[in-house]
Amino acid sequence: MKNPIACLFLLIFVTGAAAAEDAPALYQQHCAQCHNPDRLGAQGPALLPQNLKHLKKKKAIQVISQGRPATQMPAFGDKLSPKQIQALADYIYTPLEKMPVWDLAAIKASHIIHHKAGSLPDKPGYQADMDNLFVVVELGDHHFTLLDGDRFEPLGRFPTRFAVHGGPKWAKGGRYVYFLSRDGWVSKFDVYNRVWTAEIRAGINARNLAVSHDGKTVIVANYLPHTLVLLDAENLDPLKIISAVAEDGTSSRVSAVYTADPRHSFVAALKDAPELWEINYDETPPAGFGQWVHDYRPDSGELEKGGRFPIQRIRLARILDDFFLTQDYEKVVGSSRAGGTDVYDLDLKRKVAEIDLPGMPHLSSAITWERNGTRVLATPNIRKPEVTVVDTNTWKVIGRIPTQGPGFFMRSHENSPYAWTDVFFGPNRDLMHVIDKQTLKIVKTLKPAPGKTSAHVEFTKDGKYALVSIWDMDGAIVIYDANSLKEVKRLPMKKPSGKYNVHNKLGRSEGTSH
Ligand code: DHE
Repeated sequence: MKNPIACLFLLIFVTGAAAAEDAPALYQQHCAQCHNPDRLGAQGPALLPQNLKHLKKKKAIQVISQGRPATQMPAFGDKLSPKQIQALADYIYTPLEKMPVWDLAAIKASHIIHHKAGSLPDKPGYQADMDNLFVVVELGDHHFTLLDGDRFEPLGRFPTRFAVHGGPKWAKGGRYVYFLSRDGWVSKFDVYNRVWTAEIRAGINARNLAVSHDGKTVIVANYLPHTLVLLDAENLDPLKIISAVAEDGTSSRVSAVYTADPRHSFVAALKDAPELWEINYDETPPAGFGQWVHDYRPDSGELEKGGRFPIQRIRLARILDDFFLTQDYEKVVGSSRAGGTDVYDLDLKRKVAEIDLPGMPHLSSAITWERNGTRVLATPNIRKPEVTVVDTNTWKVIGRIPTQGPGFFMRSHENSPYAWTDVFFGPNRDLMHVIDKQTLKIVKTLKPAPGKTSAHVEFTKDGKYALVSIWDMDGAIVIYDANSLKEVKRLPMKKPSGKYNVHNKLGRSEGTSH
């Protein structure tokens, strides 16, 4: 072509048209690594119309361009043209030609038993205080470190499945730990023998798992498919799949599931319907507990009425995206991404209060403690640079502690006068605030690694030391004396996302997540 201007027009035309037509290629280049080549979700969520019901396409375009707060989603506005971003948005709202099935047969086919329950020695093969061990998840290269909490020495480093998310759950007095990857793999680790014993893929895109207080049952909350999957904790054999179908027939993702020990139940919230479920896990459920839901048992593979794991539904004022169980397991404090925080009583099965928390509180990270004769709940906020403190008798806000940026995780310990909270978002993400639990004032702001995100704290079993993560490939666990607030040791780690102390977790410490 001789005319250079015509040539330029043709080039622009071709580039634009190709971008629109090449959405699958763009997806493979920029998105597949985190969201799975088939859009089924991995480290990032599944990108299917079913999973994006609450996200308008306009907002999706904004997310692709600018990234998404509270997630690892980066901004593509400077890498992709508006047409390419539009093409990607159209693509992710296009249904898959064939919906992947992840039924009992698929779950069973994924099952791997490395060491059958009962086949390994019942004594630890090393010397350590088995009640003060930590699991440290290193997201950077998909490993975890088993850490001696007395000596702060690693007892081994083990590869995990890709993108472990949420807290691994300790069970049986610290003998076992259960991990869940975002793409649905449940992995059981034997701490005494330091080996993986069994694995099973319970879903395509999973949220979190919980283990019953007796260590017998594991439950997995899934986004995709819309199920809760119950497993026998011994070898991870499937026990039951519960379809997450609301009373009005809406099929829903499951936000999260937690154990409520004294109630012998799991508590789960649906993400696409205003319902909270309490699932009894006793072998003989209490008479009259719960009601029929759409479910089936592995032996029949068919829809079946009733049986083990009955469900009690509680109708909600609004969908819960994030929630917290009170220390006595009687109430659920839940917030919706659209705004609003409510308190529900699990026995009364209804809403009992509303809390004024407009900053998108991160309730799964909230903690409680005693102050002036009352128990207070403190939560960081994802959209507001503030830790909010609430009286759990009146459900009134009694303190607003300004921080240097919105936070993600908050932790303390019964023996510590301080609560620690990170500054997870914004330019000050390398800061860590230490708050006096009685005066509600920040007593110190630490900067463990200038320029690098510091996040997520966990205490040793006696509360004397606090371990802080440096979220970087060239990261670390920084150990502080929890009283003098002086650094005592630094262990190099690859983006250590979270750490979990056996005593604090199994003792259901008020200062940590359960
Ligand atoms: Fe998490 C726990 C939900 C993004 C790291 N996260 C949890 C839990 C829930 C949750 C419900 C409690 C589960 C449990 O421990 O049993 N997380 C969500 C989201 O909805 C959100 C905002 C979006 C998403 O991508 O799903 C989200 N989370 C992240 C991240 O981007 C983080 C920072 C990095 C990552 O791992 O992907 C992240 N979440 C964590 C960690 C915990 C967690 C480290 C465990 C905290 C604990 O101490 O118990």
